[in-house]
Amino acid sequence: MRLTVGQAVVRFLAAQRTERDGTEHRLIEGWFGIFGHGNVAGIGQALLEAELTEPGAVPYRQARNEQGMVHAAAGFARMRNRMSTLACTSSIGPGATNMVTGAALATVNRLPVLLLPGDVFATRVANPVLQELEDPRGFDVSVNDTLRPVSRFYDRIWRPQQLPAALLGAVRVLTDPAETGAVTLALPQDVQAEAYDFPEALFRPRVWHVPRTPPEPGALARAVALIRGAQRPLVVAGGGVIYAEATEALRAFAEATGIPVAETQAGKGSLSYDHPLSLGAVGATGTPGANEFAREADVVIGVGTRYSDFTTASRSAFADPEVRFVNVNIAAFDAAKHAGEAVVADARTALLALTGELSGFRTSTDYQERAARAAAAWDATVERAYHLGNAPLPAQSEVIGAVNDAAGPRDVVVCAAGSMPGDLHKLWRTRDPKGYHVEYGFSCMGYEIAGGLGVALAAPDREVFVMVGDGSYLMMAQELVTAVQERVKLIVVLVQNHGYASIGRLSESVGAQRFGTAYRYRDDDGRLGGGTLPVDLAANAASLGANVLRAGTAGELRAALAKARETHGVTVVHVDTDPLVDAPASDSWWDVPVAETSALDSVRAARAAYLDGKTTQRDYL
Ligand SMILES: Cc1ncc(C[n+]2csc(CCOP(=O)(O)OP(=O)(O)O)c2C)c(N)n1
Ligand SMILES: [Mg+2]
Repeated sequence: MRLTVGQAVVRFLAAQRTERDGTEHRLIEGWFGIFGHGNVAGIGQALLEAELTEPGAVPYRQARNEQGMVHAAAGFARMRNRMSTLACTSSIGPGATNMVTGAALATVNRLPVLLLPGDVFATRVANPVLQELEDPRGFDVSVNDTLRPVSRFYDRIWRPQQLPAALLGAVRVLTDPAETGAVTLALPQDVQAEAYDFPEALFRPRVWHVPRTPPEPGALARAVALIRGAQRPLVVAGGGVIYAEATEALRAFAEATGIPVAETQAGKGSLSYDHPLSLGAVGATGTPGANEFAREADVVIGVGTRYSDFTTASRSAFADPEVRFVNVNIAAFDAAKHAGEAVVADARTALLALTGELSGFRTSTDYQERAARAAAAWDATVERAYHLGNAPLPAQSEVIGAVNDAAGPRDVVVCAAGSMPGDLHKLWRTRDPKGYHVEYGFSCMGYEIAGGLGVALAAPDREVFVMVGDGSYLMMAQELVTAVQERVKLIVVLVQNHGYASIGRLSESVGAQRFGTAYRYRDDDGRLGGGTLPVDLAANAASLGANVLRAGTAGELRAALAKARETHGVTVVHVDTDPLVDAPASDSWWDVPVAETSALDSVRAARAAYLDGKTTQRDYL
């Protein structure tokens, strides 16, 4: 079949499907693209031809920034439990490097996104072309090589003959739950437009089966023996529980064994917040109850978790000197962490097997009741935080409470960076496995709105509440325009506190006195300690085409959220908050080094506290 490389890529991707539990999905549900000379005549032309030949079959959407479109693809893929994603085409040069941050985010979070940056001429007859790097060490280096370390599969198509194998290699990684992440096929701009006789078979519909890999019997038996010997076992549920649609299996496991469940950021929603065995968030942004159970646990059963430093409180969370780990994970890399008993398996299949093999095993009634009491006590704390009545400006916890009350059980909250992810981890009441979407693998400022767009595209039947700080908003708000253009329903809660409340707090804790963390004019001493800046982000959002509602109090916020629910399109609810009111404490620690020597008293005091924290840190061997 005589096609250009661009046409072949578009045609091939439209024919790929994924399957799990007998249900098929389109792997690539659509394309995002920003065109330039590096892709306009290749992929761009091919997308036009696809749209004209079969309208709607290969949906194409614009974006405003290449980073934003990759975030949207990642949000989409996460919402679809990695069974579907979006393709992103860019020009060469800055269009391609703009995707690096999005690629890293996807790879860190183990989310499939397919990136197709244009690349410099394969023939090199006109080089250096516009935006070419020109590396004197070798002309086969281009700026696209910056995508290599952040991609789980990377190839450059110098010749059309290379395309079939590259496409198959790319899709294999996209659909492999253990290996998935950003996948990059760099497409030199001349090769994109070059024709070749591709084998017809390349374009046949192809189904990629996502396996329910069972645990190896020996590994299962060792895990069971370890758990049977435990007095104080604790489940740490990560994102893998949700991606594997293992939340029902987890509930059954917990109820059968009486083992309480704590959740990571990506795993929040694994067990409904009001289940008596649900201890909620664990680690540096966890609940005191979950952290108490973590400190005492003799066997930690990690399911689908990477054990990030937030989850382990920088390896201080699990304090029993003899603590052992059972790690259920589809990725051997994660299953082996903390010298754990590695159960390399699909989370659902493994949980079902463990539940069966553990029949008769139950933790003590006393232990279960303690968990239920801790959960209930925390819920009372949340209720107070939701209704603090702080004046004149509401506390952030009141904003979270208002949004939680406005959200229905299936609705989704989206966030990524700043002080909100930690507060949401502790305070958000999650009732649905897909209701909590906080990107905390890369914690990337700017993911919020773009990622929220992807979530809304993936789940048009759910209300999506994006929570974004003023700092993150200023970094990347531009995909509001894409949401307006696509008539997507999106509610963005823009929390204005004039700077980086999160880093301000962190700065204080390391003795750095909130240096450089507030958005302020220069004062008479030339320091950034003057008045707040005259920015009006609500007006900014309105200028991008969003409906805007301004709320001055928690009561006004609740009214605005109710109105936003009834409003079509994109609504930005702007609320000022008091950056100095903290959420209830976690009773935990996070390792952020403090200067070892300083002329400042604040730093010396922080250093002493830091060294105290360090004493609680250990290897799990
Ligand atoms: C792209 C990026 N740059 C820097 C950081 C480090 N960082 C984490 S939170 C934060 C401030 C976020 O400010 P804002 O969105 O206003 O939220 P707030 O802290 O005020 O809640 C910064 C700079 C980051 N996470 N991502
Ligand atoms: Mg802020």
